[in-house]
Formats: sequence, structure tokens, C-alpha cells
Amino acid sequence: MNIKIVPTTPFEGQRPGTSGLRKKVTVFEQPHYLENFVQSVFNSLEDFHGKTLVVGGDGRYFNRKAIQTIIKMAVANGFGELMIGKGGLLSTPATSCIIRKYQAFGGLILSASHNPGGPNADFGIKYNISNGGPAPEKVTEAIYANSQKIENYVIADTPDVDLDTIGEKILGETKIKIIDPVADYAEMMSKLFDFDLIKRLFQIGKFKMRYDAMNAVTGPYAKYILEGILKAPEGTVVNAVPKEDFGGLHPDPNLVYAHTLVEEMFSDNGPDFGAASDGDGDRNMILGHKFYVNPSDSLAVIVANFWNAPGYDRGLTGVARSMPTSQAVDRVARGMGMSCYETPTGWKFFGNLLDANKATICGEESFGTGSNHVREKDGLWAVLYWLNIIAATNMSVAEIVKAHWKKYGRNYYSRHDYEGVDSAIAHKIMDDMTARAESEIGKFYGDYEVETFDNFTYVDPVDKSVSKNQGVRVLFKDGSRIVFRLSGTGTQGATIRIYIEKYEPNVAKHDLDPQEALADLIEIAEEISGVKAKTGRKKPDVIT
Ligand code: VG1
Ligand code: CO
Repeated sequence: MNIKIVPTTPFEGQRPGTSGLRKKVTVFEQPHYLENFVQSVFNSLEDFHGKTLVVGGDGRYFNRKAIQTIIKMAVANGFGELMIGKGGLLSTPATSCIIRKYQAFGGLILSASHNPGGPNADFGIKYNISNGGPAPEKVTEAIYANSQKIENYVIADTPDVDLDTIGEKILGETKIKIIDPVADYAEMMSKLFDFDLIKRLFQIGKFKMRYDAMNAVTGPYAKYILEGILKAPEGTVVNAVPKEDFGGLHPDPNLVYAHTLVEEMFSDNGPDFGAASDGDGDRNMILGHKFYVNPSDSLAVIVANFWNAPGYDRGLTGVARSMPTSQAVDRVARGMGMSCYETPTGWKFFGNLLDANKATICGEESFGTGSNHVREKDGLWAVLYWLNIIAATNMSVAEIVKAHWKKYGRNYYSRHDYEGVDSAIAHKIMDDMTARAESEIGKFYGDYEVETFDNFTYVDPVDKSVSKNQGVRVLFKDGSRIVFRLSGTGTQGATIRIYIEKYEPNVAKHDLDPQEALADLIEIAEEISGVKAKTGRKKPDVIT
């Protein structure tokens, strides 16, 4: 086979963010752009000759084309085997599952997750290491460094591979395996949860569920598991066929973008349980009838109910949450006598804790929950966990959450996002707050006294690596918090995220709208940051 060595020059900005490299499709479509990045990934790895690489994506526009390029480059670079999801599809958690199960060297995930897809929308690529998780910062920094000095890449001169037929073929010295994207993942789920119990819930016939796959990758997984194995009635899963542009939807499972599901769940005859996931299947939104479960609460409920699920009923070693995620899960951990770790935003920071068995379950406020079964957050996993809890307790979603608040108190929580802000202004807002951090300590905002005001630095408890500049935290004496961060997943301008949290032990005050309960802190957040004043915005673009 003819291997071409193609001369190239570096592109600016090929630095992976919170979760891989995300750019507009038009950026990825430039000649050599994808190739440069893929070669920079391979150049950062050692001893992969003859080993296995898993490749798949969320099916968005450019997915198939990118996979063909990656196949030819992986062959030229000397991988021994490629495992590729049929149709080029693999959800992010399924990729993680397959890397681990088949002890692959690593994987490439093609996705921009919850960002829209299509010729004018977003694309992304992420490298996962042999534990199945996103490459840690030292690898992503090496990738970036390589991308800045790249001079050529290698690619096999061979026709495209048929991605739509399960089977094997040999290209040069590389075995190409097109695999069923769903089977291994489904088998794993059947071991973690009580499928017989959940099946009975659907058989009785009174329980109604709606799962919105948002025309993204979880469609085939949810159809197979929920309707196929668990016998939920046909039609339980909607928008189940992955589309290149997600049918024009913004595949981000939150109250704003999953509004069709939300409207149905809040209608008088709406289903008992509703869920949605994002483009690449690692996020989840959980809803009950006329009830929204905040992701931070979902994490706390999942941890508190570990004894309901067979995969977890022998106990958890510990839990971890990203720094901006509410402290609801901390209370559960304390109650159960477990450690609770606080990491920077992004799943890559959970990898070491999971590998070292310091944490069993992890979560983020951004609709992400998962466990040590894989090294990614896992949308469908969270949905099955909730189904298991509902089936085991015979309680509704609202009853489960309210009982949880009654026991642990309620952490009112909300996130306000200002999207597409001028990048210089956004950075200045963060820098200004960081610069005056020390002088803020002890200051009063209304009745709230500032206890800690800093820019979060994380020291990994396992490998002691240090990650700085992870967001401005304002911690008040009474346990309330405001956190400010800039998004690391956007492709246009900057997104400012403000996270607001307040603890309410009194059960008589648990039924407020979070925006109402947090109103004073929302004002204080503006007083501290001046986001509205400095960006000229009147209100956030997205509130979750
Ligand atoms: C966002 C979320 C973060 C999540 C990341 C990737 O990052 O806040 O919690 O891990 O997306 O999720 P940022 O930097 O934009 O705040 V996904 O579903 O894109 O892989
Ligand atoms: Co995602």
C-alpha cells in the first residue's frame, strides 16, 4: 500500500478545551486541518504500533468524512487494529466502554457534544486514553505543542472503507473492524441495573416514559435498551434516528433546548418520567411529571440510592463533583461517611479518582453523571439508574426528590449563561475579579459574608498535577456560593457561566422557584462581576 508523506504547516489554536478540540465545521474542512490535529495526537503517543484504536462519533455532519481520513492516517501510522462503530456511530460512553472492554490503546471521539451540527455548525475531536477516559491535561498539552511544530503527516493512499457493513477487512497491516455500536454497551448496562424490575414497571402498563434522543446518537441505544430489552412501549423513544444536523435541534438536554419534551412533561396528562440526552450521549436531563430535576440534585439522589442498583449495592468508595456543581452530594457523602472530591470542570479530571478507586460515582451540574463503569459521563446510564430507583421504591420522581430534600435539606441551584460575549470583555471580567480576590474576603454583600474568594486551583490527589485558573469562587459563610467561569467548549466568542447556590434546611421552604429563592444572590453576582453592565446584556441566554 502506498503511504503518502504530506508536507504541512501548523494551524493556530489547535489546543483542546474542556472536552477536545471544538471548531466550526468550516474550520475543520480546511485542507490539512483535521489531518494536522490527528497526526499531532499520534505524535504525542508512544508504542502504539500494532495496537487497537477505537473510532466513532455522534453522527453529525463531517463525521463520516473525518472517519475516512482517520482510518487512512491510522493505517499509515501503524495501528494494528481499528474498531469503528457501524455507520461511524459510537456514543461517547460506549466508546469508553469499548476501549476498556477490548483493552484498546485509545480512541478518537468525533463530536461537538451538545453544540449544534451541520455544515455551518460545529465539529469536534477528542482523544481518549487506554482507561477509556479523556486524555488528561499533560497529554492534551503535548498534542497542542505538537500541532504547533508539525511539518508533515502520513496517510495511506487507499479507497474509502464501507462503514455500514459489520465485519472485518485488512488494509495494509491494519485490521479494520466495523462493530455493532450498541451491543457491548447494552450488555454492560444489563449488569449494572435490575432489568427484570424495570421491565415489570413497564409491563404493569401504568408507568409512562418519554425519552427524547434529540435526533442524536443515543437513539439506537435507547431504542434497543428501553423498547427492545426493557419492553417499554414503542414510541417511548422519540427523535431516535441520528441526523447529521440533529434535525435542526440544538442537542443540549436542558429546559431551553429540549422544550418539546419539557412541554409534554408539564402537560396535564404528561408521562411519569422524561429524559433526554445530548449529541454524543454523555449528558442527561431527568424530569418527572410536572417536575424538573436539577442535575446537581440528580447526582445526590443517585448517590443516596446506591443500594437500589445491583451494580452499586455493595457500596461506594467515594464520590466526586466538579467545583461549580452544587454541594447537595457533599451532604449525602458526609451522611454516608464517604469522601467527596471537588475537581475542575470537565470529565478528564475524574479519571484518576476513578482509576485509583477513590470515587465510584461522579457528576457535574451540566447534566453529566457517571460512575466507574466507564471513564466518561453517561446519559443513558443515568436514565437507567433513575428507572431502577423508581422501580425499586415505587415512588414518583417528585416524591423521590422531595423526600431527599426533607432528609438532607435543599441546595437551591441555578446556572446563568451569557453566550457569544466578546472574548476580551469576558476575560477582563474574570481577571478583574481574580485581581481583587484577597480584598474581598470578609466583605459583606447584604447579609452574606465572604469567606473565600479565589480563582480555583486543583491539585490532583493521585498524581499531584496542578490545574490553575479553573474559575472564580465566592464562598459565603452560610455555605451559599457564587462561581464564575468561562466555557471551554464554545466555538464563537466567549460564554460566561455564573453558578449560584444557596442551602435551605427548612422543609417548609422547599417549594420555591429556584430563581426566586436565589434572587438576592443573583443580584449579588452582578454586583461582584458586573457581567450585565460590562456586556450590555439584560439577561442570561440560558438558565438551567
Ligand atoms: C461544558 C460543561 C462541563 C462539561 C463539558 C463537556 O464545559 O460545563 O461540565 O464537562 O461541557 O460536556 P464548558 O467548559 O463549556 O463549561 V460535553 O457533553 O460537551 O462532552
Ligand atoms: Co456531550
